[in-house]
Amino acid sequence: MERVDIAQAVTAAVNSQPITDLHTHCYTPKFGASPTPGGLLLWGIDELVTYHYLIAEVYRIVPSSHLPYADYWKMSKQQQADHIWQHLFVERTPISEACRGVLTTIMALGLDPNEKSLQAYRKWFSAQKPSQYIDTVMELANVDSITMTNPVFDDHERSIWETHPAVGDDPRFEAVLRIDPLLRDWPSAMDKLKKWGYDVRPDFSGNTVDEVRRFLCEWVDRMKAIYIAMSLPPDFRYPAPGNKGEAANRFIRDILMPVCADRGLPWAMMVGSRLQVNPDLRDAGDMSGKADIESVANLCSQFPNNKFLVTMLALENQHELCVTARKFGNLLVFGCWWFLNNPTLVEHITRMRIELLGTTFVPQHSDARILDQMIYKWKHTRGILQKVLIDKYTDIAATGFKITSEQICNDVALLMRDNFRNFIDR
Ligand code: HDL
Ligand code: ZN
Repeated sequence: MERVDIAQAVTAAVNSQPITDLHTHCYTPKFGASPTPGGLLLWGIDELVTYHYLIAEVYRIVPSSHLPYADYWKMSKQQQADHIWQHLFVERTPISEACRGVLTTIMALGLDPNEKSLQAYRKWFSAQKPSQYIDTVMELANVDSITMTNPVFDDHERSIWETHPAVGDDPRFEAVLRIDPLLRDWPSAMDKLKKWGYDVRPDFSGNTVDEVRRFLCEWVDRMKAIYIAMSLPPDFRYPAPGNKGEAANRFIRDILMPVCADRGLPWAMMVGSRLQVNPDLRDAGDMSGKADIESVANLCSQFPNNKFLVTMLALENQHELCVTARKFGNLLVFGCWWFLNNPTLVEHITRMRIELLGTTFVPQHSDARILDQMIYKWKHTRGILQKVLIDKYTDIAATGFKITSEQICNDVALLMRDNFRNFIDR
């Protein structure tokens, strides 16, 4: 095959391959949809423009000395969106990746990204209905399945699952049991479980192990969760040192690992998020920190019957994480998370992963918090994947190796859908 054929074959394969989006914060419409208060499915122009990445960016331009955080949070959603639109999109060039994403989305929906106010977009969005709009977004993004994130320790979300047991039932969505407090704040997680009727104690005495296992199993079943997820701080260690670490070690060893192994569920570890370094920014107030890869290696080797889906937030961790995946078949590396989801970094990380892992990883997840974002996150990712794969196939073609378009399609299917599906046995 000539270079031009490789380019064509890769472009066609990457564009036509449906994506299984393994980590988003989007919900089925049964959870309620914005702008209805309490609706968990966020969508539309005001949500897009007030994405927390853009809140952080607007505070680079209009600092809190001019607009105190409390005043921003008191504004209506539309006022917040107008403020961000004015400063990031009208008065400045919307050149950051998060700004560009809004433009890509608007363009893909057939709208003009040059509007000076949000009115025309609001009018267009007011004619959409959430459930049909999900189909539109999935079609434009070419996504075949959206994986939710379902934090069971969130009181609002938990009460929805309890009162509407079928809330997750939508063939377009899968659920994930998210349980951060069990490692981030064990004592208060135990307080909550106790309140919910489980016979647990922070010191693990009595029935604690069985009862926390029962809690996890009940929620895996209720949600029909396809994996169990946690975001973990940079200082997460396994084993955690000293007496202080004993609760975390016991939780992982005696509770989480056996439950995951019994149910055949991976543990998704998203490591390196340092929460609320600026709490006034709310969701925009978290930052990243370097994590410890040896802990991942320890888990993979000590629990060979468990599966680990791992992403790390620090750029500095990416190479070691790839090397670790070469050692352990029960480790599937995924995504360029959050502050890494920028074209330069996605390209760099994806090239490195291919060079070290071939096609045995998942290049990206959208992390869409707002449904519409799936359109741009995947459009941008597809462009990078095409560029990288064209180079990589051209390199092997230069040896005389004859790559076929069928092989290219198979590789692309593995990267964009099947590696994840095979890992969760679907
Ligand atoms: O913990 C997570 O799942 C993160 O993705 C956070 O939700 C974060 O706020 C985010 O949206 N990152 O993209
Ligand atoms: Zn996320």
